Amino acid sequence: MVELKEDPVSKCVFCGIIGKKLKATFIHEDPRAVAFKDVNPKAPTHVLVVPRRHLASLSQATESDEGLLGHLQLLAANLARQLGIDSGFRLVANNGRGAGQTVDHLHYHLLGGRPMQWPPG
Ligand code: DGP
Repeated sequence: MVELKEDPVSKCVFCGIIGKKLKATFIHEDPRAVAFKDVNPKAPTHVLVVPRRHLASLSQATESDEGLLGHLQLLAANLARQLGIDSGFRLVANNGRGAGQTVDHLHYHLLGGRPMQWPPG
C-alpha cells in the first residue's frame, strides 16, 4: 500500500488566501508577495506580509531566499508609508510555537496606529 504524504500547501490557510480559495482583504499583490488584513487585528493597522511561495517559517529560509526576505521587508516599509503608520510601526515574525506562530507559512505582522510597548509579551 502506498502511503500518501501530507501536503502542507493544500492544508495551508495562507496558500488558500493567495490562491483566492479563501477570502481576505488584500492591500498589495505582486509576483513574489501579497499583503492582506489580519482577521484578528491586534492594532488599528494590522497587515500580514506574506510570500506567495509556501515557506513554513523564517527558520526554513536558506541563502537562496535572501532576495525574497529583502523584498518582504522593503514591501513592509513601503506599505507602512502608504498606510500612514511610518512614524512608528512594528514588524514581527513569530517563529515556532514557542513564539506564538500559529500559521506555518512565513509571514510578517505589520502593526501600527497605536503606541507599542517594549518588551513584547
Ligand atoms: P501567527 O500567530 O504569527 O502565526 O499569526 C497568524 C495570524 O494570521 C494571526 O494574527 C491571525 C491571522 N489569520 C489566521 N487565519 C487567517 C485567515 O483566514 N485570514 C486572515 N486574514 N488572517 C488570518
